[in-house]
Amino acid sequence: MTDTAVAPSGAASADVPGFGHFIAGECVESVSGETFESRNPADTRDVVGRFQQGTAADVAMAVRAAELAAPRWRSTPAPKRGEILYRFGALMAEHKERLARAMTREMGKVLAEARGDVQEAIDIAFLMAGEGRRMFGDTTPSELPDKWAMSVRQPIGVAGIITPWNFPMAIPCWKMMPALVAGNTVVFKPASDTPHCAVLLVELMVEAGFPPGTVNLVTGRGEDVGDAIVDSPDVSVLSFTGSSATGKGIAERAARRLKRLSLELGGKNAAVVLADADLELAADGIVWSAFATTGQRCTACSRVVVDRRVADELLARLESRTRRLRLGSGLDETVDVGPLINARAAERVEGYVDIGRSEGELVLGGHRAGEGDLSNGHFFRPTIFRDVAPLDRIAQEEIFGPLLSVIPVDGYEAAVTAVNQVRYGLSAAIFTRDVNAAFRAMRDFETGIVYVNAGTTGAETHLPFGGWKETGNGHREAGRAALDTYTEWKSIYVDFSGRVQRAQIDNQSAG
Ligand code: UN1
Repeated sequence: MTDTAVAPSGAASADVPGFGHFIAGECVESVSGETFESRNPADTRDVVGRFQQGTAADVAMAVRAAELAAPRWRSTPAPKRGEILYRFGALMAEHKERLARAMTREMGKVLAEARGDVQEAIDIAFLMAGEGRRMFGDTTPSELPDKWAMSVRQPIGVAGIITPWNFPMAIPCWKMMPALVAGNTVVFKPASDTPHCAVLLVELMVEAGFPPGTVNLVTGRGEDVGDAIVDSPDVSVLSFTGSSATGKGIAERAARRLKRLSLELGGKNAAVVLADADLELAADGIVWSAFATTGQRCTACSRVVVDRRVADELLARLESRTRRLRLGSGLDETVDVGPLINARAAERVEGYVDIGRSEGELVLGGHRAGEGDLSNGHFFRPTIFRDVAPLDRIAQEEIFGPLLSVIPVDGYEAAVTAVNQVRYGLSAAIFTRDVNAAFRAMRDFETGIVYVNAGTTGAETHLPFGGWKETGNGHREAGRAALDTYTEWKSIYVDFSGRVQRAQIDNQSAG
């Protein structure tokens, strides 16, 4: 799609490349005739490209293409579908550096993390490629003689994949790889902040051999493209990662048609530090999980729940490490923290700093960074508040930025109460040398992911990923569990007795 990706006319000016939707194997312009720009958040003078402003009519075409491609794709043996996923994973590995650099330019995360994002996409491609040869169901005895019973997974149909900008390659692959290996076809709507990352992925998918119509890309706004995908009667399964507010809206719309829907929503992840913890390790783990990706991970640590007896010692370590973090363009390998994604994000974090001033004590940061090279980007200083109470707003609401609240408590029980006293339940961590306390936390945290002696980020693709409470709706991404979102179970009974056998009636017990 590299050549055809450039829109046939109108969209591109001399030095800004234009990109089309990708529908039925073709690069097409939006029926709206409108385009939008994607800009580098570290330097907004840098325009990455112009992209199609999609409409419901574009979505209808993409859904139709996915429907037409479905019979051939679902009848392709799953191991053969898996081979295409392998090729796609290998192509991403081959192009890893190019993809990572493009990601840093469009989304802002530092290069090391962008490489990690691409690696996570490669990992899930390879994991799901292997599922093409597994996709196991059960075979099991029947309660009746001369009868055979088994369960198999089958594809659902067209999958609508709506993804965020913070992991612009990993998250689309978390969703598309299981959907595709299971035999579904895809309509993919990436976040408006990262359409170029999506185009680059789809280019490589085409090169890997996904047949035309199997994967269709429609760029544009959530209220136009996203809603049209959610409402389409011909899209049978939806997967969305984003805010809880948007997720609830999607759930309501999807419920009208009883669609399968997987939601990955907000988080308010806590790291507990007990009095016996290795404070050096705790400080390293917390700073990494709070300020990497500029705090813009669903899994980011935004609360430190610390035993009051070591709060000052921990805080001193957090403060000195955070002061040393270098802000700047993620393309500069010496930079630790890149920009926020856009101006709205910077305003939101600023708003939470104002709220925080009346709740805790500001220790560090609390404002945008606009000096010198930073003046053209959405930079925000890593920010720490101390003496925050568990029910304060900055300790309760998802901020999605570099703002960390330190909450002192008295002992383990109070720490667990604080960890669980939020609407969300994605990830939590505990730092302790006490094995009993670690096991209690593994049992007591109401989160989908628990870390012992590590920060709250760093999920690997072969384990289920997702959260409790308002973080989701019970589904999981990644791991084998991801297949549950994209398949229907079919239970099959084969009776070779040659007579009518009535289950539950003709199966008298041996005694
Ligand atoms: C996300 O922010 O939605 O565990 C995904 C992590 C990454 C994935 C985060 N592997 O932080």
